[in-house]
Amino acid sequence: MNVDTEQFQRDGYSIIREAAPAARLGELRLQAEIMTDAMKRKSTAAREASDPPGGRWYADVAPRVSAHQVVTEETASFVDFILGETVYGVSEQILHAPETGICSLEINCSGLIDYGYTDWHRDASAAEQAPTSGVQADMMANSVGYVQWNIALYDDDVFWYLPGSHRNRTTEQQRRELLAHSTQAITGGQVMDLKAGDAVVYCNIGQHWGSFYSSKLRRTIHLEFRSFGADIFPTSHHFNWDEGLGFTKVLSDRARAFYARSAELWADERDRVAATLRTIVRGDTAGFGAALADLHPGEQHRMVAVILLCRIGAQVGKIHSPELSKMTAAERRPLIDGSPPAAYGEDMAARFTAEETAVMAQRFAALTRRLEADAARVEAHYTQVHKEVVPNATERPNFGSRTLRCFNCEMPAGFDVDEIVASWGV
Ligand SMILES: O=C(O)CCC(=O)C(=O)O
Ligand SMILES: [Fe+2]
Repeated sequence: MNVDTEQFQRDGYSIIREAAPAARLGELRLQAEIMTDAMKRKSTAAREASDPPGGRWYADVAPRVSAHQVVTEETASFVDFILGETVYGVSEQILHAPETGICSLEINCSGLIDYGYTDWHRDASAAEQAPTSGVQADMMANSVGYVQWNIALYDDDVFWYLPGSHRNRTTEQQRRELLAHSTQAITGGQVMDLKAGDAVVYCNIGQHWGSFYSSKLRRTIHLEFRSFGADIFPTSHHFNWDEGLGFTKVLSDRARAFYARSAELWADERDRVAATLRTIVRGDTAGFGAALADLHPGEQHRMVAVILLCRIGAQVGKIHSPELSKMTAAERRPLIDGSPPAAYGEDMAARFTAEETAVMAQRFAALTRRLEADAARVEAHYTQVHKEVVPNATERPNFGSRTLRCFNCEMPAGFDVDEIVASWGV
């Protein structure tokens, strides 16, 4: 199956009709239901006293099945489906990378109640990753890096996308709309009207919206693939499956080999991230240049990779802080989890001493101050705009919220890789 990659680059998404062909749909629905039932049983078994009857699943507005947690021999061919030409094959064409690995494989389900409208967002955060314009420019100049899918097993018109928003700034008009109401249609937003078997593959840094979460039956496969070895260091460092690969025992040989390779790719990338951080600790400017070029081969927009490294370094710093270093990994997890995920930060933190981490923080200090100052300026500006748009508001806008966390979109002007290295004074 050929996908129009130019159209994807332009709009940020493609509709793939009959990604799940009619002949396969019945089996996929059955497997989705078997996995959903298993997930419900897990919810009930894990119920705590403060949880609703049946556990969290039953109160969730948009419960999700993590296929990796519940797949069995009966449902193993569900994984082969997503590794087939209509899903993995299409992803490979879009990512156009030496290798493609998997991040997650879930089923988005309906809850038991009509929850109502959810909020517009980009699956990114300027504070935890990098300012959005930089991420967008990096992606357009180098490589897409990351694709997400919704594959509808029943008709599904829940998901909306703002075409072109993967590469465009959020306009002032759209910002005003989002400040006024984050849970309504915005100018230019389009519903992705999927019939059973259809899919939308999209760049999830584009603006999207889950619109109305209702109790209407929803079983929509939701998954993410990531490139490795392309010109870009993608912004997302998470994968939601067990690196021990125990769950792959039931899978087909091809699927098992694919997960084993994905695990290797992730581990190898973490080693290269750690090696780059080590050059920073050492103040080894030549080594840093070489390690950075290895992590982000594209010469343009390498600064985005540096900011991502700065975020990883910040998380390592939190883990080694006097307060958090006294806790167990499980205790501090809720305090650090985000991008990177807590497990990623723990892995990195174990490779550096508290002293080395302090040096790392110093090396990133000038960049960190600059990023914080830029964010503060943007937030002050849009706090004023918010007052105009919502004159009677009782609360200030929350720039950490899903809708507003990408309002700070500008890369630090005049502050590039050379300025960082110069700030080390070595
Ligand atoms: O429910 C959907 O299709 C969208 C979900 C989503 O965008 C998210 O959880 O980040
Ligand atoms: Fe999202």
